[in-house]
Amino acid sequence: MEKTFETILSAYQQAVEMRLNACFADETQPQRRLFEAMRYSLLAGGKRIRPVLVLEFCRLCGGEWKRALDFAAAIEMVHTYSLIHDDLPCMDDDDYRRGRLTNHKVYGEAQAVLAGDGLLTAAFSTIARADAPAEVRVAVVKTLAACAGELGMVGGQVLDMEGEGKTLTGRELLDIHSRKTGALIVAACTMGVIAGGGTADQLAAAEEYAKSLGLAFQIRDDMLDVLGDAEKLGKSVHADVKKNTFVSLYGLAQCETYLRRETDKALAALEAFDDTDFLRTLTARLASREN
Ligand code: GRG
Repeated sequence: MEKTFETILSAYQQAVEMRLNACFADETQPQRRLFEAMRYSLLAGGKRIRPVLVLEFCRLCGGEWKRALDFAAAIEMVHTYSLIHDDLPCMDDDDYRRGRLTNHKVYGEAQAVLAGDGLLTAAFSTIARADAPAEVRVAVVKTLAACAGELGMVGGQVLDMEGEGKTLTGRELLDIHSRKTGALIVAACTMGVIAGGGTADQLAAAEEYAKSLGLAFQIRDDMLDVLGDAEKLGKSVHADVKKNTFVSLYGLAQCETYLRRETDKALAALEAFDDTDFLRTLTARLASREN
């Protein structure tokens, strides 16, 4: 079982790397420094969790996962743009990400802003040009835009900034992270269902799974900021000490319980699908991840 999991995960990750590696590779463009900055962060070796979720949900709904690779690449572009912008001096001001210097440390602040802008825009042109029926492409655009935009990830980032220096309630923290982190995970799972031609029930179940997985993912992220190893994480630890996090609100022991509960809820939502061994192992691994 474990071997099968590793084999499938690595097939997905390799296909995503190949698809991403083909992007922004045109050396003849005069703005090649922008392309270089975009590729610097995009190809820096993230875990590719969101693309993997797109591909696996497509397969679970009866689709050919390779045909969802453009959608998988698009969500990784949006995710990478958010990391580049989040690391900027005007936001979290971080020096390391994905095991290397942050984009603005290498290319300067203005170029980093534009690299993020370029990735966000390219995500939508990648979906528009994908080899899929027009109604599928439109539904995928709607989903990704709603989850990444002002009601989702960008909105969550604003609420997070506005909450700095204040003590937030559990409900407020939950709302922030369901937008900031959870929304893109919801987008990944539901884009996969759309790509695979899933039913309305499968769409609802994928959303339920993703909401719990996204919350568990963020709780683990907050725990790793306290417990983790900077080398393994590829970014600084103890960067969130002054922030509202699940650890600062609940403490590590309660976070562990909360993490288990959300992981169990995510696993329960998978009952709506057959052949969920891969996703079950992935969900469990994410709950105990070290990076
Ligand atoms: C600046 C528009 C804008 C949004 C920022 C996603 C985000 C919102 C900020 C990134 C900082 C952060 C720690 C967010 C929480 C979500 C999260 C855990 C991101 C890291 O995702 P991983 O672990 O990273 O999947 P890799 O590098 O593996 O892809």
